[in-house]
Amino acid sequence: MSKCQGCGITIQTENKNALGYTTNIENQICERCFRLKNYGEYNTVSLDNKDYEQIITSIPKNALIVYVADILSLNLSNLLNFPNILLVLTKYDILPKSTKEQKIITKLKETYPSFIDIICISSLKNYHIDNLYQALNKYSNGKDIYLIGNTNSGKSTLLNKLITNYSNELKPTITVSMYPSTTLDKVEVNLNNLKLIDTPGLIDEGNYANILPPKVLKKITPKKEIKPRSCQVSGKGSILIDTLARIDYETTTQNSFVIYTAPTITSSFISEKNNTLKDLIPHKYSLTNNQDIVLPGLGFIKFTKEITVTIYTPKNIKPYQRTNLI
Ligand SMILES: Nc1nc2c(ncn2[C@@H]2O[C@H](COP(=O)(O)OP(=O)(O)OP(=O)(O)O)[C@@H](O)[C@H]2O)c(=O)[nH]1
Ligand SMILES: [Mg+2]
Repeated sequence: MSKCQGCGITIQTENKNALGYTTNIENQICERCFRLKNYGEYNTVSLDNKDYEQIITSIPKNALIVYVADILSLNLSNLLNFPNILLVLTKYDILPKSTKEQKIITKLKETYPSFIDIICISSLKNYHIDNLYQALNKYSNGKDIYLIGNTNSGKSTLLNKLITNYSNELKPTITVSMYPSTTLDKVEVNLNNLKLIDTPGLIDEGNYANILPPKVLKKITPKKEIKPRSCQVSGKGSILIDTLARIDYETTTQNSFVIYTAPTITSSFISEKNNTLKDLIPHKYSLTNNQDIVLPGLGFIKFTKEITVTIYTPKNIKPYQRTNLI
């Protein structure tokens, strides 16, 4: 039985409504990948994290794990317990040019000393792909290399980029998209002397990408460098992030915060007495100095001093706090 070159699922011609369907068993890609690649049409799939866990448990303990994380929604608290993790932070191109890459890496290395290395990349801008390729050759020692991480973090885009840059024979045929769960099963690629395995991503259960229709998702996905919006605040107030989130803050001292979201997302200040979006679900946080609130899939807000915030989001969105990334 052959596998779809786009998403890894087993190809079948029997059931039109099941995954892997194609009209002709000779086809290299399934109908879903064909429609996604050619028309940008997205069919929701019902993968759950059990599929992901099954794949993770099948990874040999000595494999090299390339943990691919979207730099905008970086949450390392759900990392796996593998000895050989090379952390790759993707989509570096969307962070402001003023970002100090080395500072981010140093901070993460201090927090996670067991990672064998940490590299910031951009597959779209071909940034540090050479460094990564060298690292893969250095650390894999002939062992399999698994690309794992949350859905949409850019694993398949990265593998296609490695194929484009370093293979004369292979074509970058893996399907990529801004929608969750594009890759459905393992996709193995023998690239020169490296064996790379792309995997379906872990569904980040609190992420906006899971609840928004494709049109809105397109709007909120940053396509180019983010221009951070900063403001000084004191006392009480509220901010609306489009119609997607409301932030009520209360601070005793003067505080500053910076909003990092796609330029297509508006943010506006309102009085805390205005009740817009207050019917959404509230999440309360007490932040210490230099912490971020991450709105997964949307971006993050950096706070300088301690502050109490209540974030209102749609149901099933799980914001979280972390130390400042930037
Ligand atoms: N700006 C930017 N976008 C990227 C980059 N890499 C990937 N993307 C975008 O991120 C989205 C997800 O990419 P995929 O490669 O499909 O992500 P994935 O991790 O394979 O996702 P699953 O297969 O669902 O697990 C797509 O819209 C890509 O265009 C990058 O370096 N920069
Ligand atoms: Mg993928």
